[in-house]
Amino acid sequence: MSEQKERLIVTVQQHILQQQQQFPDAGGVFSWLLSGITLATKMIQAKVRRAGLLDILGDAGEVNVQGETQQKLDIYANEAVHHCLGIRDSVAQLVSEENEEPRSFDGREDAKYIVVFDPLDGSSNIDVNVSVGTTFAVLRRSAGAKGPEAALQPGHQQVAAGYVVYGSSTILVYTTGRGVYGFTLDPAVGAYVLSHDDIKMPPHGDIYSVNEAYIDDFPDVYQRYITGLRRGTFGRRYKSRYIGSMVSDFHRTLLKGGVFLYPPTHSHAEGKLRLLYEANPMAFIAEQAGGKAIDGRRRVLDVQPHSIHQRTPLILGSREEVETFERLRDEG
Ligand code: AHM
Ligand code: MG
Repeated sequence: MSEQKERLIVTVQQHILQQQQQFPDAGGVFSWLLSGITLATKMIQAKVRRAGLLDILGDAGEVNVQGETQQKLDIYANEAVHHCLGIRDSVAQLVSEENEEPRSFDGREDAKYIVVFDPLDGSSNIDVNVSVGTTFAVLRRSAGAKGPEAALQPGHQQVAAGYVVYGSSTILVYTTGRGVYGFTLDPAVGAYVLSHDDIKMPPHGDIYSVNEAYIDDFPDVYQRYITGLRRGTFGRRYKSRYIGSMVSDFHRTLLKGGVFLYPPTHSHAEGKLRLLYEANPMAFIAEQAGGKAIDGRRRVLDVQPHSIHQRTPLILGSREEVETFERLRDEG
């Protein structure tokens, strides 16, 4: 690598420090908080990379609050995030997919932030070596707010959001509402390095991403939409890609365009994905990159949550593909 290129390297820490200038009251607090998230994801990726070697794959024999079997790595990932963020004084509350109740830090009256996260999304994929990820969002805590209600904020109030894909490389993507930036972990130095500057989602793509095996269970408008994409009814022929790991499916959609969706089904009338720590962070990033995110009826970021683990249908992707769905829906 040339000397000139070496000089251009920007780490995620440097980037966060620049971004935090938009939080005049935050001092170094915000960057210290986000550094907890990046540290946790480095710990998780190290474990994911060595998973087969350490023989830690397989069920832990416990069932999480969603009624799904936890994998051992889920537990490790959850503990890593709790450990790295729990010691930050600016954190008032942590809300994890893996815990029924939020973990509140009483006594931290001045703590400004709440972090909601899914420590290891798509974890049923790990024992077949398919990419998994971590999703997170940072919310501002209103003065004195306590209990689960404190986290029940619509997504447009997110202060920052992001995800990490543990794929062929480890990539962290985040936004604080001023564009979307991607950082690739350089394993040689252990630092996330800016690799995707000011990401913009293509206005349209040629890929749709959905678990099509459930199509007979989807409401009529979703069936017509997917069939139309497949047949070229909307002016373009589409390819299909579905990893079954939302973070990975979204990451591809962000970079290549197209649409990712998880519609309501007979068994999951509200879809499968969780609003607070799965749909909202992706929706924030999608919008910041010029894309769109709806729950079938309205903008995801406008939904007022009523419980921390609530689910939502999700249609997420390039502006044109999401608007095609909206047109179809409005035509009836
Ligand atoms: P998880 O949070 O229990 O890992 O479940 C969420 C995952 C998403 O990553 C993915 O989009 C979806 O479940 C796949 O579900 P399905 O197998 O029903 O298509
Ligand atoms: Mg999940």
